[in-house]
Formats: sequence, C-alpha cells, structure tokens
Amino acid sequence: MKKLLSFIGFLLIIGAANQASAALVSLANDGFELGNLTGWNHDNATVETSPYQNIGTYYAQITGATQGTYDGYTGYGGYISQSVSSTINGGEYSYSFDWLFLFNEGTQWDYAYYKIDGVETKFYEKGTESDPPAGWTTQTIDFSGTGQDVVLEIGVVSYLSDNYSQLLIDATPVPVPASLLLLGTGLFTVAGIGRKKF
Ligand SMILES: [Ca+2]
Repeated sequence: MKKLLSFIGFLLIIGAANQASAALVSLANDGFELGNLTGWNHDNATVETSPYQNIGTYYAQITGATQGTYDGYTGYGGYISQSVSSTINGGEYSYSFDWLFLFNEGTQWDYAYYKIDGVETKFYEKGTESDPPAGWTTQTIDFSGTGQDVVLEIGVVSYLSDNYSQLLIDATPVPVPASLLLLGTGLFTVAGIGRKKF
C-alpha cells in the first residue's frame, strides 16, 4: 500500500509539473489601472471607469469604428495590441483577459478576436452565436513561442457604420494555479484511500 501511495504521489507531482509548464504571460498595464493606454498600441480604444467595472477602477473600451477590410468584407475595427516576449521557440505561453461585448444593432457578423502575430482567432461572433454573454467572461490565449517577441492583439469588428459594436477588456482575476488545485485534490484523494484501507 505504501508503494502504491508513493506511486500515486509521484504521478501527481508529474501531473502538476505538466500543468505548470505553460508560461503565464503578463502584459504592461493590462488592467488599465494607469487610467490610460500606456504600454499598448491602439486604434479606436479608450479607457473608461463606468458602468462596467470589473477589476479595479478602469477597463478598456474598443469600438469597431475604423473602416478596413476583414475576411473579404468591408468592416470597421478597433484594437489594442502589445509586444510579448516569448523567448523559448516552441514553448507554451498563456495569457488570460476578461471581456464584455456590447452589441448595439440587429446586424449579424460583428465579432471579437485576438491575433498572435497577425493570425486571427474569433472568440465571439454574433453570426454564429446568439446574444453575447451578459457578464464579464474570461478568455485564455494559448500560443507557441517563437524565440522572439510576438504581437498580441485584441479587437472588435463591426460591419455597419451606424451602430458600432464595442468590446470591453480588463484584467482577469488571479486564478489559483491549476497545479496547486490538482496537487490539493490529489492529496485529499490519497488521504481518503489511506483512511479507507487502514
Ligand atoms: Ca481594471
């Protein structure tokens, strides 16, 4: 039994190490608590204080409002972006942020996206989902390191110029590391087995 417990413990430690292997990325001023967009490149973005406060006092508000071409359609976009160091080529990197989508018209296709070095992923699209989530939602970006800086961009596209959709961005609550949760669960499990058998 002792050997079995040791083995389970060993597996848990390996599991915890794997869970922790993605490097958590931190960005400058990602909670916008400087009250401005210092550290970010941006277009059609402002920092606001109300009425959608999330973490702290400030959040960023991006408005789909600059004419441009997206996916072959003429759309209207806004964004914030920042260079991120990813020093290990092929390494796992992870960044989380909170978002809230304000949809101001009946038209389909407005969407929110993030890009890593220009490669776009839509994380909310009016055309394929119904109404956006009512509250702040956490989105995680997992990406592979390139050995140098990559550009991380978050933005919103609107397809009509009369009523622009808006994307609000803020820091995400600091999570309990998954490795600690896993380790904690594992220890309770091992303790439980121990009590049952002896
Ligand atoms: Ca904030």
